[in-house]
Amino acid sequence: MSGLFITLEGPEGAGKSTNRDYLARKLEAQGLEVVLSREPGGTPLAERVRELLLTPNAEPMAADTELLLVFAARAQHIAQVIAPALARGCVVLCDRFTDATYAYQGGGRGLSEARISQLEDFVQGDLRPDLTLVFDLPIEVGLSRAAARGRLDRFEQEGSNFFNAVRQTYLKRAQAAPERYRIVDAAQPLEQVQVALDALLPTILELSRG
Ligand code: Z5A
Repeated sequence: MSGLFITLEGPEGAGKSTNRDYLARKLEAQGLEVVLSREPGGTPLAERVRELLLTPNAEPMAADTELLLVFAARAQHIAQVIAPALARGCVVLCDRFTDATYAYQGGGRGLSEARISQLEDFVQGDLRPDLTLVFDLPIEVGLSRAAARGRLDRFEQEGSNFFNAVRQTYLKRAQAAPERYRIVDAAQPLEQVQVALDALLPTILELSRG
């Protein structure tokens, strides 16, 4: 595949969507064709799975069910959106991908990394992001931004142990593979975060040239 696959990750309220759109404008201004997407979701069918995952429900969802739904949505998203866009040579900017599975289902729910990795291989083959931006911030800052939006989704109703585990998993993964990850301090004012993104543009442009 000749395109470039960039994922944006981090805890709730970290500014992933806001900065995904900012980055898209910058890359389009350089003449690149950009495809924006998100997970869970990205296609009509995968968005229906997203609803199942995010809507609070009286019946508790088993952790394995959650894991399989996440990967079911991902299989659809890859087949319909990500793989075709990369084959066309586009830059795909995706708000969350499999690092979120390691962080939420692995770190948060306590599922084994080995099981997630098996599903990752099965669903993705050798597809992995070329670059992953981890927007990092103290969990209370992110949660207060998310709470300001109103009703909390099924994940946002978790407690601080869950979110601390999510954050630590992201940081651990980023530190273990610095060639693929960049950690962005997302607690700064938005203008400062975007200065940090501007500094990453040359790297992204170079990656896009292969
Ligand atoms: N999930 C999972 O469990 N396993 C998986 O494999 C995947 C996902 C893929 C949905 O994700 C849920 O799915 C997620 C994990 C789970 N858990 N939850 N909840 P989501 O990405 O849709 O949900 P989210 O993380 O809650 O999105 P978010 O709260 O919209 O966060 P965001 O996209 O990072 O932030 P934002 O919308 O750009 O910004 C939030 C607000 O903060 C907004 O008002 C901004 O204007 C403001 N903001 C942004 N940056 C700043 C700065 N720097 N300063 C001040 N204010 C700011």
